[in-house]
Amino acid sequence: MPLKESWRWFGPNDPVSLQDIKQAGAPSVVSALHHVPHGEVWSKEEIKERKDEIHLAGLEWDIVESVPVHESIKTRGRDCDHYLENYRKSLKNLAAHGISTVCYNFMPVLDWTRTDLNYRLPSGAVALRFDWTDLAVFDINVLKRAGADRDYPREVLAEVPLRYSQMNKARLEELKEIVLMGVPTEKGISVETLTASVATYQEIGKQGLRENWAYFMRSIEDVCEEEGITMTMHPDDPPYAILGLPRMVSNLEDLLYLTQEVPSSHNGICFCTGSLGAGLNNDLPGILEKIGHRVHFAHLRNVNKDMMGNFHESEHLDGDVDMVKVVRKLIAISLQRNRPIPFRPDHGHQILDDLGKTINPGYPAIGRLRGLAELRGVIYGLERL
Ligand code: DNO
Repeated sequence: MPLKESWRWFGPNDPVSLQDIKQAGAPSVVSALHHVPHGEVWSKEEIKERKDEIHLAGLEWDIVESVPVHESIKTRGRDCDHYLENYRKSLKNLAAHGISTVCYNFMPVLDWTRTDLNYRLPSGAVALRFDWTDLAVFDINVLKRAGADRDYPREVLAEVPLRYSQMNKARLEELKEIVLMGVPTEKGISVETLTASVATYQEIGKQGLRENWAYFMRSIEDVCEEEGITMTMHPDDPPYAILGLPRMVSNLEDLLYLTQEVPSSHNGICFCTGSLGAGLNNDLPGILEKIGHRVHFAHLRNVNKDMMGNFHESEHLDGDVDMVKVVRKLIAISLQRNRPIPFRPDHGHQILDDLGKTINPGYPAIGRLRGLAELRGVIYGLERL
């Protein structure tokens, strides 16, 4: 197999079990110690325990997603060096157990952002959706951010009053929870925290965030070199500045900056086709052409977007991203370096028996299984051409 299949597992509390994953046919899982608070050291014992559990099920654990980067590092706050030291220790402990690819992101405060986790498609399947007007309703009416109205195009602002008036209390509460949620198994943040963070990040700005990231990378460089660790940076999702927070991994220009600023090979990219694919001007095969040599992990999923950049997550092969072209390029890169790039089917629709089940948003078993099967078909097909 020219690309290596993997599957995200959120750990023992994931409703999708290791046995289920085994049946999906991927040889390895992507996992993390989600119960360890952000910034704390991942101990060798806990890493071993998780690894043994995965092994016992006949699977491998060779990618971590994610070792979260503490806010103090992203903002270069007071305790930055303490958290950097912890990060270094976690990396060393992971390497001691042979885990050498680490996915992370540098998105301020919030990880990925959506506005609807229950978007019904005509087929009855449920998908995740991002809508600028909903986000503006949250921003203006819930977060009440000063100057928020300057950050949206006129067309979006014009829709806000009506959209707001149509939302009942329950929907507003739900919208708030969705926006403030980060990784499903970890806790969301409060409106107050977000407001304080927006102020902090406004001072930092995009260039400051880039510098803080470079400081982070340089601080872990020796550990990565000694231990053979590759860091893979996840792009911003969605790939735009939102809620007054700066972003730094949204398009080709950002990716070129990152790869050139820290040229060492441990500074790699997690190529997430869904995150980058949501950018109106992002040409994914073109981006791969330029930075493909730095890609060491891929998240494969698709999106359908409109002219304003509102989007919902679509079927893996059927969306705005030309998945066949992307897969073909990833295969070519793997063959060139003589090592298969690991990928996981990212997100999936809630379909069939998963409808009505409690799932981690975006991570139902059956929708992802369908995605994996389709991607596997593409890979097999391309391999035999
Ligand atoms: C969402 C995921 C992200 C990703 C992190 C990586 O489904 O792709 O939460 O894991 O951004 O650090």
